[in-house]
Amino acid sequence: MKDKKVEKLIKAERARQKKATNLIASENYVSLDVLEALGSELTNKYAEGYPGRRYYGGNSVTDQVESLAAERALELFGLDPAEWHVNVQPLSGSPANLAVYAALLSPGDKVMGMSLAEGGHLTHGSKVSATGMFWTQAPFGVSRDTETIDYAALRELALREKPKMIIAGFTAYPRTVEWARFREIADASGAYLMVDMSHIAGLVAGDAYPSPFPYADVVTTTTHKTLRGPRGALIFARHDNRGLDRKIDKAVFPGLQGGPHMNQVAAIAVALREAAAPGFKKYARQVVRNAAALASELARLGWRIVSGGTDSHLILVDVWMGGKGIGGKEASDRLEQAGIIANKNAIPGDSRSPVDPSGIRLGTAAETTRGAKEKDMIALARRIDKALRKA
Ligand code: DSN
Repeated sequence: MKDKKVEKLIKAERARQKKATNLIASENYVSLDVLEALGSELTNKYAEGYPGRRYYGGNSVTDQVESLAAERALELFGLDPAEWHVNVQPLSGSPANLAVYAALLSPGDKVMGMSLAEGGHLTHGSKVSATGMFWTQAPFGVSRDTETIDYAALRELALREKPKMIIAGFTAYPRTVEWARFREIADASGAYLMVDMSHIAGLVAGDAYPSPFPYADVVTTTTHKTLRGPRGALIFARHDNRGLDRKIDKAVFPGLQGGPHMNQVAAIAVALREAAAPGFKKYARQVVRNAAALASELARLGWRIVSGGTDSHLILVDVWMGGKGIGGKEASDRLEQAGIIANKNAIPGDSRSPVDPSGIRLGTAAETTRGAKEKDMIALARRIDKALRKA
């Protein structure tokens, strides 16, 4: 590279990634093929529109790239193209979620998503996100007793609030979501059911977590978490007489985006092929087994695991433990000093502030890509315990 300053920074980041133990639940490591697609000449091309319907000439190749990515996305999740449509253009998760709001709702319509403080995402209706500024929110949380979703309370809330859309999805909820219960509640309250499976997409693809597709109207996912692709997102919409597919496409372009990043779409296509290979199922199952091993060793060492465990790649640890432990910020700083990267995170009903909450969030997708197994997780739990224990 001629630009030595940028080259030096890229090398420094490569070295940092190699050295650190990565427990950020939303990160992973892509293959060299994904990197090659991202760094390709496809970045030079404007392709506003959709295959066969572009606003610029010269799109014969990008049309094939986009169609291939869409075909692979449907195939990976076992979806019949006669029943499901997929849009592969969203630049990332937040724009994808915003596109669903823009497609299915009018400004001011009511949405019910998990509150950020209890495990949801900013775009599930947080006041500081556009989704909370332009739409009315009726957020739900988790039960104080079990720290899991209370479906009876959720149903009651939905019947009272009558939202136009219910979002089932999360960024810090470690347990299995009962998609069928969400479907029943959406039907009873007359709402669309949108599932944001960003965190667990790779686990769903690898048959290590239940699929939401039999139940949802619309499914969004980022492509860079457990799915192990480049940064990007997909929106799946059921073909039906409500025209969800057309509405989603119009919301993505021209509603919210201009030209898609075709290098990114090609890299997504590469990652989708990788996730369809037999080894990926083994990977996804190992991710879940590793999380279970890490959670149970941390619990054995005396740390409180929110909800008592995990069914996915994700673990929420209460490091504050009502004052017996340390704050989440200090915990993540101490871990970083010990070479372990994680993030501070609120726990349900947190009494502390979001900038220094009671918890940390851990995830096993990235370390599993590097080959970690249960025994490595036990050793890692001991390193974490040593770093966090009060002197
Ligand atoms: N920032 C992602 C996460 O860490 O879960 C969600 O967008």
